[in-house]
Amino acid sequence: MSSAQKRDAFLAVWPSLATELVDYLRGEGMPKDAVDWFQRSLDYNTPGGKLNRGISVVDTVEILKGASLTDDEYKRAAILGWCIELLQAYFLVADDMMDQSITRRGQPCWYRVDGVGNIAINDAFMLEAAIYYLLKKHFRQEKYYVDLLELFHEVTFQTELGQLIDLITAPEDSVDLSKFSLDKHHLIVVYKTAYYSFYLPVALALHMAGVTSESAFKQSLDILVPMGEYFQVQDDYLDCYGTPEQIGKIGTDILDNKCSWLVNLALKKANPEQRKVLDENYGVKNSESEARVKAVYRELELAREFEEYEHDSYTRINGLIDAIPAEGSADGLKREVYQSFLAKVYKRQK
Ligand code: DMA
Ligand code: MG
Ligand code: MG
Ligand code: MG
Repeated sequence: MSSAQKRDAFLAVWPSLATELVDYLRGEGMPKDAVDWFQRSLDYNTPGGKLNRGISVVDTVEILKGASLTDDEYKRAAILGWCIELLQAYFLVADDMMDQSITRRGQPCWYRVDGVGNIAINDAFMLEAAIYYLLKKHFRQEKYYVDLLELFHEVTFQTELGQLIDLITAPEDSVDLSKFSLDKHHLIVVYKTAYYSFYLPVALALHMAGVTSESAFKQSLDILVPMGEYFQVQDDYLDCYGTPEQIGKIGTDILDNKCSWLVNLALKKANPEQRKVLDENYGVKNSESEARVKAVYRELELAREFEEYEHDSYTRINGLIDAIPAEGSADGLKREVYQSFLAKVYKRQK
């Protein structure tokens, strides 16, 4: 199957899940406007992205099985995939409010849609609650049901820790670039991105495939956390260098005083004059200041630095993957799981 066909197959599962969710509201006797509101929030916030996380669950289950999935197996893997996409929707609705972003996936951020505003906070909670409704409905009878619940809860908490340090490292009213470092950046991105975007899809698939050995989960974490870090560095790079048409969102990291990979690299390379420009303009909420920061980035050739980083990360992660035996490990790891995931994000432009 081509990646477009995979995407279409995965998307085809969504409408029935959205229907199950809104039917729950109907069953609770909620008024029509509430049912319609939830349907609109689900459809606006859940299916419009790249769907890498969700599709990776399906791909991983298939690779671990080593054969095509039956229709029923496909559907169940896809439901877990959509649960990650709901988690992502929940985080993004909140993230865009906290980051004061303008657009997401080529449309206004949900909180900026007419009539939504702060109701988006409750909508985010409902997107999260939808995960547990679907898990209970479809997986309650499985031996690994509690494992799924614990995994979603743990990874959610970790992501929220990451969001916390991302936010408090970027106060709006006091810019202090000496608080940033690549170590700090590493901590932020592992927690806010790597666990839910990379470890979670594979860990869900491992549970579904019946893998129980703790070492399998631990080893996959050792590969997927660096992959997630690489992915978030790409996100930081694209925030500045991607066009809104490409990435579907308008970058806000410089205006928001974020501890981005780019500013950390700039701080490492800047001469005293350039440092002064950064100190005076980073996190200042106007486009002139933002442009001055970007000019320093250009002088420091950060785009070229990123290309080097991308190449080095790719080599390093492939080294980690190649440490898995070619025939697969005794406790159920397979190189192809990680190769397939890495191929989805390597040199991505969006
Ligand atoms: C996103 O970090 C992390 C989560 C948990 C949504 P970010 O603010 O850099 O993401 P984006 O660039 O997509 O707003
Ligand atoms: Mg954001
Ligand atoms: Mg953010
Ligand atoms: Mg970003």
